[in-house]
Amino acid sequence: MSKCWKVRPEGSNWGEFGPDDQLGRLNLLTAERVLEAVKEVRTGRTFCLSLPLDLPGSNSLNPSRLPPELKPVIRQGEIAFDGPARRDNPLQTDLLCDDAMLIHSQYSTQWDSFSHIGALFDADGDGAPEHVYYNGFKVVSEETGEGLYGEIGAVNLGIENMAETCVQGRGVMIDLRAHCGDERRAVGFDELMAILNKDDVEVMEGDLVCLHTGFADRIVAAAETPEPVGAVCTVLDGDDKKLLEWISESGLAALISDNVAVEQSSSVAREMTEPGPVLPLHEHCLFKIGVPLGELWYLSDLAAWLRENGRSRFLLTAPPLRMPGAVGSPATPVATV
Ligand code: UVW
Repeated sequence: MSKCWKVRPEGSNWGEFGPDDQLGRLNLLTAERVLEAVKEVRTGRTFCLSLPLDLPGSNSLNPSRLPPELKPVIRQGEIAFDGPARRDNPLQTDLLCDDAMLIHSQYSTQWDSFSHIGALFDADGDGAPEHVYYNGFKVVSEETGEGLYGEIGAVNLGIENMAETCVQGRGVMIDLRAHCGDERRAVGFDELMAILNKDDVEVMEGDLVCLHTGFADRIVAAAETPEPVGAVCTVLDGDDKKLLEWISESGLAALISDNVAVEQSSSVAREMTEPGPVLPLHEHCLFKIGVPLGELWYLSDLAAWLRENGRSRFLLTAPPLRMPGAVGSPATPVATV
């Protein structure tokens, strides 16, 4: 099951949660921290942090991720929708609807597991890079080839590991939109620290950190029009080394945003002069230090409420689906304030 890495990537924490660890920073969601997070519940008001899962509504954000398909199942040869539960007994009064979903796991509000992004890295020190993921794991079994072409999904680091932790803890909102507006630009360490300072936001070990940029509002608005959303609202600057170091040093347990990829997404061409990741923040979080990424969450109503009430913290409950081998998952996260 485990890996046999001899060399770990620079800036990684491989091994620090144990040689077989598949949870990364989610290990920090301890019972004590859940109790601390519960103390943030003062009104009992809840917020749904998911978009409707049929948004963005086309594949314009990512051409290979298609809208969900929902269809009734076939039961006893007929469409099981608003019909009798059993067709062989006219005395039964039950009506039945039963359906099936085909969902691209990263189409809408989602979690990325650690099997989403790996790297070509020489973890065994033999001079040749191999395919490797967080804590040195492989996602394809070397013995059987299982996992290849998605036959059974990732053999390690699947989203089910994350689901089993329940993903509950203290959420902390960083309201980028309130300071940066709707212009597309990358926010780096210095600007992020200035925003934390201005809003008196403290990020502590084990926090589930949410970045409100306003992008999901554009998705909701665009659902009424034929126009794609385009490149708007802020993203984090994945090229800013100080920012990546802060993610490591802060001890945050997960990083979540209402935009496509937290950082500048791969659909926007990056100039590269040497080998390296297209998505450096993904590499840092998912591959090196075991921080799961939440994307396309709906954070606007919660961010507005927190601002009006002079708060930044809340209880966050956000498990992904417990789907063995999946690399990502839709989610319906709940904030309680
Ligand atoms: C890619 O675009 C590769 O992934 P994500 O949805 O995590 O940004």
